[in-house]
Amino acid sequence: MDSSTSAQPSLSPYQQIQEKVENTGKMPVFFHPAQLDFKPLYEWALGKRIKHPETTQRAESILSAVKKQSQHFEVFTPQRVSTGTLGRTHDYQLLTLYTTANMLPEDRTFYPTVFPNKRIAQPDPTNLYHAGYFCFDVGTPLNANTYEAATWSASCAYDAASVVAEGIAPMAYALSRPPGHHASESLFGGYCYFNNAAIACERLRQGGKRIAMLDIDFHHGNGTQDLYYYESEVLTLSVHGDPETCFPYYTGYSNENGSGEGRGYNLNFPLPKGTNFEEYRRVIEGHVLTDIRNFEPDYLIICAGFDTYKKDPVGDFDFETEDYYALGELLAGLNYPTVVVQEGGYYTPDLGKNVVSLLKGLMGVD
Ligand code: OKP
Ligand code: ZN
Repeated sequence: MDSSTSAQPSLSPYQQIQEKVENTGKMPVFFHPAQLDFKPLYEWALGKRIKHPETTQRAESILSAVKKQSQHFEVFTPQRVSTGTLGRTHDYQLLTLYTTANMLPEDRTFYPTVFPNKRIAQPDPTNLYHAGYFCFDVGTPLNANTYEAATWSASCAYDAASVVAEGIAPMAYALSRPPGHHASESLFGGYCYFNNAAIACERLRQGGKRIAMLDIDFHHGNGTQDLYYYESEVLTLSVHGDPETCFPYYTGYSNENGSGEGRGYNLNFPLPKGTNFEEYRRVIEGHVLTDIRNFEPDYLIICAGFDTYKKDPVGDFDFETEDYYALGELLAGLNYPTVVVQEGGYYTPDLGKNVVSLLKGLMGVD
């Protein structure tokens, strides 16, 4: 046998990451190119057909901003999550439905438009016409690339959680896209298919750890709330536009506090349209930070949306780019190992720099 080809002790993927980030202070970033193969076409806004806001350019904007800061970030391709990992958070019927959509021709997209009375309906997830049973809005289409992109998006979150759980890095960022915080066990919607942050949460929880999940997207994290509503070991908090007039409308009120064992472990902070960072900071400093500290979590997950930005076409808050840095600094003060999972943010020209602003604030670097 040729000794030059004899096996080197090969490094596991996480050891390879460790080699690249330890002692450099760099934050690992996870992204897979297959996330760019999913291109939702349009959705509806007050009867108008609009170009779908959840574009591939979003991920490209973030990726290029992160790559320009190579002294602070190192980009990795995640390992693909198993269906078992997805199944810890989601009903297998939902996975089956997405694989059903894989059979669509490349130029076809299915928009659920029929939503049954669930007391009567017998859903068949191998029948794409039944997608409405598993869906809560009409802006979240399915096509042949949805399952792959959503699976890789979830994989980013899972691997970001793994490197933090294994102590390889104190913080990691999942460049997840499509987003996840509106997806629950068996319902997709709000541009979300798998709840990426919940998949990260389930990884971090291994061994009985306590997790605080803070959602700073403009929209209420209804999927995350729903997944952990009855649980006391995961504290879910969401700061968002008042559901009276903001998507997802039905939830996000401050009196939704969890139920059963989970009573007291879900906190919502609805804020009026036009909220700027001065007003937002009061809620963070006056409530959110103390609530998280009192919970004494082992890990923090930040569901990081940037549709709070002043120029965002979907959200209605008034944040500046620098405000994300300040928010990052405030959350870094909690001093927990942290996984940041990308959610919304639709003003693509500035999305990358807003993300980098938050991450640098968390790292405490200029
Ligand atoms: C996703 B995420 C009415 C508009 C619906 C949906 C917004 C989804 C936001 N058709 N808009 O939280 O950034
Ligand atoms: Zn949002």
